[in-house]
Amino acid sequence: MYVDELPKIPKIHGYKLRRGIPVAKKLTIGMYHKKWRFHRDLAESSVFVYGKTKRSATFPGPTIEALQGVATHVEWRNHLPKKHILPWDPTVPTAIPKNGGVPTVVHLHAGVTEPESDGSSFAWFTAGFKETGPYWSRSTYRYLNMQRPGNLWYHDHALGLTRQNLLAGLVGPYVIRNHTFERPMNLPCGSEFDRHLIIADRSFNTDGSIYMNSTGNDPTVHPQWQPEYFGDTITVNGKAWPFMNVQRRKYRFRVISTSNARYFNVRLSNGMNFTVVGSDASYLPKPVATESFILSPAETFDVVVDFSSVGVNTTEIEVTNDAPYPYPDGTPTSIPNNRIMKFIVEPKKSPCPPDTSTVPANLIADSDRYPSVVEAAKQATLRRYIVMYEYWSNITGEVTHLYINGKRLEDPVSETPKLGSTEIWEVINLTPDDHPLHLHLVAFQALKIQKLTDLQDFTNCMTQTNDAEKCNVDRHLPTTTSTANNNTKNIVEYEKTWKNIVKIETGSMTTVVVKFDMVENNGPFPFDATAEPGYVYHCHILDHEDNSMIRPFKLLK
Ligand SMILES: [Cu+2]
Repeated sequence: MYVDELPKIPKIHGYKLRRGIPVAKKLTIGMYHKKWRFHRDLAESSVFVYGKTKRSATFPGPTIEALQGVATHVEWRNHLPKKHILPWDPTVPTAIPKNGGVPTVVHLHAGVTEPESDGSSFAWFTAGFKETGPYWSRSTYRYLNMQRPGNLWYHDHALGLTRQNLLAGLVGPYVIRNHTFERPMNLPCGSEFDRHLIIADRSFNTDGSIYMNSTGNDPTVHPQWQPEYFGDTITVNGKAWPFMNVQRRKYRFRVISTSNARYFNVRLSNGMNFTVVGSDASYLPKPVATESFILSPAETFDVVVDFSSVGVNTTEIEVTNDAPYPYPDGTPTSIPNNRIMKFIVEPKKSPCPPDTSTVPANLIADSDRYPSVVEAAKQATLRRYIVMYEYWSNITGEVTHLYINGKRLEDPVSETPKLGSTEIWEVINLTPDDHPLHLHLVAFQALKIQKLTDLQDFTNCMTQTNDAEKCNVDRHLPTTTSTANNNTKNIVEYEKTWKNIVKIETGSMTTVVVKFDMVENNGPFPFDATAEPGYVYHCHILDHEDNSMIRPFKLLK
């Protein structure tokens, strides 16, 4: 543990300068099969990774640095071989090319992106665009970057192969910056002090290859699929349990989990606080200090850690994880999956150069505040019940699949919000685990979490009718809004912003406010968001998404 240094992820600029003015740029980024060393003492692993060239491709892929208001166009090229490096399963809804090859399609997570460039699971393509899925329409994707500065990431989204393609390495960070908006915050900056931490759990075979189960939990139903992939090795920026040398000063870390299914409860071993300044693609209005934060698959926390307050005798601080898997009631963590990485604090007391960065009391000027979620909820014109189900085999008792609203992905679209509207989504989780809910295109925010009472009765009724109103959902909600008995929970302070992931707790109903417009100014999308092939919303546990906790949504004019 802690023998490899944390790699710096290479950067690619998504804009160019013409006479000093930033203008749109077209990038070509390939997907390559190559070898990657995750640990000094482990043989090289076969990976599928993004890069400008095979030589420069990395796990995770390069950070795309974009500017707000300047478009980035990316031609995503698949150079992958005929056969996948990981097992797959044709019995879950899957892209199956007739002539072999690895289907891929890229989604920019948290991107306000036109439907044609959003990476529909059905818009997949194989090497050289030899075969394409039914919704494929273009080889170059258009990212307008009109949204506020924030943290995004790109990853594969191919039908039924998302869990394998990400596990193989098809992930990478994407940042939108706006110096006018961000400079007044004076947060730690520059490539030394503003770093990405891309967390991914993996298991490895003794020959160095990435381990993925080749047999399902109930192979009579799905020969390979299992409900969750958990790796025992925690990698950060492509190294297992790396270390990072830090000076006694403030650092900004953009922490993104690209794990398939593992939740993390991230802590520092000396009990020091993280100061959370943003989550997913939005800043918080004010920084929030916390000793730990729960990081689900696909979620982002943008934090500042101040090493200047570290005692002189402390030279090493571990980043630890104590989230049971599956979350929240699964196996407790233990060595090695309870360790993430280590900071080695330089003995020298004064940093060089001196640390002039700050964490201001207000991150966003009042005039630039995001709409309040309470006010947004009052504007809502529709309430929908979105229900998460898990199904078991009567014979083996094993989980066979998961659905939203009891429907398959290929069933007709039922969520058709009006462009520019705000809706309340009451998201009900009838499964024993938590699920990170993700909607493409839009940002959303949880208002409250209510524990359901008489859960078994309610679940029985819902499994038969899938109608929350007929099943008297109100009678299964806490009778008091008091948070004293823990049946109604407020949202934790460090998540009170417009999110791209909301963690939906087991046995609960989470009230989520969804704004179908540009969240920062209630303005229209800068493209036709009603165009084909529309969008999807899904659980971001990739093994759930693939089988098949995912549904379409289509915006109407
Ligand atoms: Cu899930």
